Amino acid sequence: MSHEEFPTENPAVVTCGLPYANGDLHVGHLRTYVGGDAFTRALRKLGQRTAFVSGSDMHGTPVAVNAWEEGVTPEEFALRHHEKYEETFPKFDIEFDHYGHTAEDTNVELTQRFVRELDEKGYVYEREIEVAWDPEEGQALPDRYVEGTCPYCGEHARGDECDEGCGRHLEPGEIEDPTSVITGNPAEYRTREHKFLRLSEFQDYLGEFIDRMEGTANAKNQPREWIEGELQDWCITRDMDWGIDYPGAEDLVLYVWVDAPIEYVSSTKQYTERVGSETFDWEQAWQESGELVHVIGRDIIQHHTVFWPAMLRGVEYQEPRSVMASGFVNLDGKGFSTSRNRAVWVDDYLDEGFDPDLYRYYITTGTGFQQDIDFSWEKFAERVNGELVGTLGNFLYRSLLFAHRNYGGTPEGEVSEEVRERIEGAMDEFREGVNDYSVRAVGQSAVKLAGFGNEYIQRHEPWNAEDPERAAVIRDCVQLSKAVAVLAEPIMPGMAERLWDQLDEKGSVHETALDGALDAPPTEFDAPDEPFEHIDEERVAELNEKLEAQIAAAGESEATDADGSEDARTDSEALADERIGFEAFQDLDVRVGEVVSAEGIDGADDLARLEVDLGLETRQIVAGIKQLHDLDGLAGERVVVLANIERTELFGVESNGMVLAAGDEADLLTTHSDSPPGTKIR
Ligand code: B3M
Ligand code: ZN
Repeated sequence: MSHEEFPTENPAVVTCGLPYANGDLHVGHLRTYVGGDAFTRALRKLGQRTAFVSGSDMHGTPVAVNAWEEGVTPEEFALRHHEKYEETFPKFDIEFDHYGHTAEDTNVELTQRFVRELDEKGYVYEREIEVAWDPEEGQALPDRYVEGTCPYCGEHARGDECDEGCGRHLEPGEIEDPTSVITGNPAEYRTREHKFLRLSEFQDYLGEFIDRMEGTANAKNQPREWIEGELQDWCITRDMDWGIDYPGAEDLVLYVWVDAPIEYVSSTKQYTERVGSETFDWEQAWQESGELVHVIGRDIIQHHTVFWPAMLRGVEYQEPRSVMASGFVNLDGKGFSTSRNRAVWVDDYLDEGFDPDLYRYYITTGTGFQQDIDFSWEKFAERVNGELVGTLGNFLYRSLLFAHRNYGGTPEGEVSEEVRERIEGAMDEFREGVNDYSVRAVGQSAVKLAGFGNEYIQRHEPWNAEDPERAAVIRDCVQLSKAVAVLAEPIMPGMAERLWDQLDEKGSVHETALDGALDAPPTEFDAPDEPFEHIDEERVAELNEKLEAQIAAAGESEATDADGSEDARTDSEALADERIGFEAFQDLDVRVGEVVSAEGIDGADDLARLEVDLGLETRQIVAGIKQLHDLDGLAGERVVVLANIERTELFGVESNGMVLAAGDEADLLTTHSDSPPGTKIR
């Protein structure tokens, strides 16, 4: 591992969090997989040797409980879902080099090897603990077999995870007032012997590791609280049949979070076994000098920045270079809900005939990777029609049609200085996007270039010009089109491939390096097709009707979801009943502000100190956004400030105003146009 810029000489491994093999996939689930795939493709464009791996997570109670509800064995249940996932990902051009599963021999063997080594090195010990027990069934109730109350925040929680509240991992026995999900009875406790990993031994190491680790700001900031606090040892065994046996203690299986990340390694190993170690050497990547990048959902940051790096360190493997943790996807402002059928299912999206590229574009470029993003058919249509049809498609179609009709392809001559520089600028944005772990910036480099192309055509009006001036402009436009194909490939591989063929380019756009954006395009090509189709209002109305009917048919079920957590993602406080007069509103002095600087406050987990320009003066404001935003990127952002709130002091820092933000994610309010700092909001 190095922290040189990408590309490096080392082999990289990009992994995606393993989906539990326990239910159907909806479009929200695809966010991290599309993100991982796009990031991998972008790395390869820079010339970085990269393996892209994942697999299905077959073990643990998330699978066992759902299989039990369906009355089938966990193995049969998990394999069925695994096969479905394996065939679904490629339909969205999510092309893993290896997609395995955690119950395969490779993973069972490697997991046991890891655990034996950790044990031999003294990192594992045995301790008696109280575990939840169902007296009626006479069985232990690990993890999702119980529900109860989170001891940290008081919210309703599942056995091993506070999924509706603070998001913490819960150790066996920690959950309060547990009830059995099998019988609904209050659980009792039994004393059992379990194995623990001495996490506390890794405390100093983890503190240094997190300072080095790259990725999204949430993944770098959130774990500090855990790492800097007291690190509890981690129970790595469960009383269950379904799972990988603890070597030498066959009545215990390993906790699913032990064997799941090891599948990242197993999957890479299986890739090497297929292609040979000259092409990709899994041992080099994992044990000597790999750039390991984990792409995950933000609910599993702790597992990837605390438990997993400790395990890797214990067996002397490489540490993760970076963790990219995505925000959640909502549907029409509320969480997806599997049990209420409130979801756009992946199969339904494809059956509607939508190109996977449209969703890939929507989900990667709509917000920063760590922010939550909303999906609705309206918003989807709006962005497809505006950005893809209006900007990208329009530019490509009119350029290539003009070129074909007038010149049968690319006019002779060299690309102009201005256009060459603009393409080089887009290539720089692309490279920086990769090094900032921003798939959004990667995607925007292509669309912004097409936007420039439209402006360039308007400015030069080739239809009014005479040759050779006209030829020169069209020559530039064909070059821009080719550059768009190369730059957009990570985000929209299907569109890029069609455009490549359209230009009659040889070879594959997927294997073309970024620099290929500046190579001369072929001299002859056919008339183009429009790359994207407009989605009209009636279609959107139909899609919404279908979605509503689907939700209504599922009824008002109160059941929890397969993965239980989705509905908790939205802030669904009831609207206030009590009305206020306009005068009361006028008492609020709300202003447009511009962030001048932002920095974390030492010792405070959440707080940041901002300098905000309010036009007439610059104020110091303390805001609870430290873990939720990339503070370095905030300068220059417009925000909305309540200027006449009482002064207060937080952590010894005076706060003179309040920055307004929405929801648990502290989504910062901003302005739609360019009202200058100090403008009053009324
Ligand atoms: N199977 C799914 C989740 O909790 C879980 C990920 C494992 S990644 C090693 O999102
Ligand atoms: Zn909690």
